[in-house]
Amino acid sequence: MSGMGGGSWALDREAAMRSLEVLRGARHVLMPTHQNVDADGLATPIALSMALEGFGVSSTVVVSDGQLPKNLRFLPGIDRVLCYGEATLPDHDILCLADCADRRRLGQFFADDPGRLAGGVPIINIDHHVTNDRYGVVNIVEPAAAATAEVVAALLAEWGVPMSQGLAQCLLAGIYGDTLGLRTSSATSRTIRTAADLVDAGANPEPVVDALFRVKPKSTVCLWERALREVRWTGRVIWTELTRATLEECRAVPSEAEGFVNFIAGTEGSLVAAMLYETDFGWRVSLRSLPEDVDVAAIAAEFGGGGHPRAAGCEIRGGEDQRDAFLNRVSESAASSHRSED
Ligand SMILES: [Mn+2]
Repeated sequence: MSGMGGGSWALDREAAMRSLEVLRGARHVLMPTHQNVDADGLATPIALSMALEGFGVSSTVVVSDGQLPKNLRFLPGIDRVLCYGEATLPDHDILCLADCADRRRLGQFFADDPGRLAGGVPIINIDHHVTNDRYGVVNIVEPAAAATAEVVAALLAEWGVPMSQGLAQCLLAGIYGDTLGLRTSSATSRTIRTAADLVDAGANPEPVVDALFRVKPKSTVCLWERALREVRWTGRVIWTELTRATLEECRAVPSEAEGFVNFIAGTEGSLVAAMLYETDFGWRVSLRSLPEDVDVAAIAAEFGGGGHPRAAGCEIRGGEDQRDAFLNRVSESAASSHRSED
């Protein structure tokens, strides 16, 4: 995967123009985000919303689970974002989903009324997850792209949208978020070139890096300290668990722990890193791998989840027995696909 150079994908130009045609025909476009929204998942629909404004199309971005992460408040256009549950949803006749591999991962927006995403309202699907099941009337899904923002940068160029500073800042935030600041193996020379073009268009990397990777509330340090103390091993899986009690004691929210799993993923001797978040039904799990032959998206898919080869997620239903069985299965699966002796 790494060292492939230019990035082996090309925008489907016909789908690109069809998506614009559908969106331009809308009275109002609703853009719900995926749950536990991250920089790519929020900045990319904001950019799409800004671009549609230029075509005279009104749209609203909605944080589907009502939880707007503090560290994303720096995004241009954040004032136009609605939090689900805090205001009435505007009437809409088109849905546009960006960075959403699975329609069911749309938080309360989905849970309150799954029929919303059943296809009665046509869906435009723009994404880069390999597990995306192409649920839209138009699907622009490019798994070789490092971020949905990278896909949308190409899409806006195809649409003939001039790259404003606000658009560029959003798209750079999406790319930096998913590539940890151009550091993942998914960041191709094309990704880096797109980021450079966005900087040329007026995007400023420094506030993005500060907001996503440097600035953190004190509660995050409390959470990481606890998570680090609880680190355990199952075979070559390094993992830790965050209970709701810990979250409460630290006055933290789950999204503050997301960076922690990236931190332990590089631990020598590990093949997979896992972060387990306690939920009502068991645990929500974030998985990471560094070795190229350990595909955590495939492992997550065995448990009804999905994601990317190096970063994926799923759920464990049940108690400690189910949790331990899950960790053993991940360990076996990782060890059997890993070739080398290290
Ligand atoms: Mn993404």
